[in-house]
Amino acid sequence: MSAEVEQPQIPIVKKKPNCFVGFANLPNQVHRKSIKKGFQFTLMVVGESGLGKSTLINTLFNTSVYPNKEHLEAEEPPKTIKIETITTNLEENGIKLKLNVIDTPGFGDFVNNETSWKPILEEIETRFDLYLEQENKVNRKKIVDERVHACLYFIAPTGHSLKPLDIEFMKRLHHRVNLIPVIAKSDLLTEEEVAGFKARIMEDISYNKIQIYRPPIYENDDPETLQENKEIVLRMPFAVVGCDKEIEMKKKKVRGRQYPWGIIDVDNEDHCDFIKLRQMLIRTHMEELREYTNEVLYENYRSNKLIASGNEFGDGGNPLARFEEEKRAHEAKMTKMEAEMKMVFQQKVQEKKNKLMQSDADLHARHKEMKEKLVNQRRELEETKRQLESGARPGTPEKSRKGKGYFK
Ligand SMILES: Nc1nc2c(ncn2[C@@H]2O[C@H](COP(=O)(O)OP(=O)(O)O)[C@@H](O)[C@H]2O)c(=O)[nH]1
Ligand SMILES: [Mg+2]
Repeated sequence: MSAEVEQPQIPIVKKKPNCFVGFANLPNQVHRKSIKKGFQFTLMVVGESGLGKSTLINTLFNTSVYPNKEHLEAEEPPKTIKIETITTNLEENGIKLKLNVIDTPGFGDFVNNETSWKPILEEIETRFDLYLEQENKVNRKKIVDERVHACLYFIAPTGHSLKPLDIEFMKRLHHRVNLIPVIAKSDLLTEEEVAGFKARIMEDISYNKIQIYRPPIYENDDPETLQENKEIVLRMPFAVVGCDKEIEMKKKKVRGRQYPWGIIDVDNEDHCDFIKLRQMLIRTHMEELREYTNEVLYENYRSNKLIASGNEFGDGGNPLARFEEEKRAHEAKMTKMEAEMKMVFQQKVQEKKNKLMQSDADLHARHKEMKEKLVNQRRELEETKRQLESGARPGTPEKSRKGKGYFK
């Protein structure tokens, strides 16, 4: 803040080049690049079963992302909340969109739904973790972005107000995902009922400080965009009708639902808010949703996580303090190693000394032994010599030979 005050005012000069330089073409370059890369969008749908989630997804993208209900009906209802992802590659005027839809069958379908939000929050955070892991890798060329960019939350068309489960879910999730609440099957309510229901839902949302996704207002937006955004906000929460089958109306085929009193055409803005929702989600705000996910929701998650992991070192995530700590640990390790080496050296020297002393003693002993042997031998020899000298007995061969002189 203070830095901003101290900074000198730098005058900004607005100038027009004298001739066409070419940077006016920059948006086209971005356009070409993004077409080449293609687009990716991950949408999550949450709500009790039977509220028309799968039907609405099919209606939104005008394709059967979800197979027809008929052959799914036989399936057992799930005992826990399941997380199912379907990926569809769409193309429109040469623009490719890889659409991931995450369904959460089982949500709100149990006797006790207190922790229904939990596996869904975990799914969103796991996808953040996967992205964070990829960002931290040496090679970041092939980052796959599977983060959830928006969550359509289906409110049952009760006409009263939000249920505790709705409030709990939105409160737990709004910091992690762009929440877009919708009133499901709004064709089951009258126009007045829808209006009153919407008002009460918005009251509940602001009373519980729940943050739902709202299109950002930019100062330099053109009046048309501003008006469009205003209309979007006014329609929230979108009262939708889903239908993936066509019916005949005034000799024209429309996507709608037929009743004894008439037909609801989902593509008619006067009949429901389906078109407004589709416009926001696909035509005008897909990039905004992606950006907000990356720059605000993911960024908050990432920085909180890094600070928390820094705290494991007990230094509040201060890198300098951590470096000092590591240095101290390293020095302590070196000192310990040095002491150990010294000890080993001394031990070896002592062993050698002991060995030398031992062999010295051995030598001494052998020397003594040999000396004693020699002394004994000498004593024996002397004894023999004395015996020989003193024993000049008669009849010794020498004497008799001499005396008789046989060999002379
Ligand atoms: N009246 C009405 N019925 C709908 C609407 N959307 C879906 N349905 C019907 O509700 C049933 C359940 O729809 P489905 O999309 O499978 O609900 P999911 O369980 O939330 O995925 C099907 O029989 C649909 O035809 C709607 O907007 N209005
Ligand atoms: Mg479904």
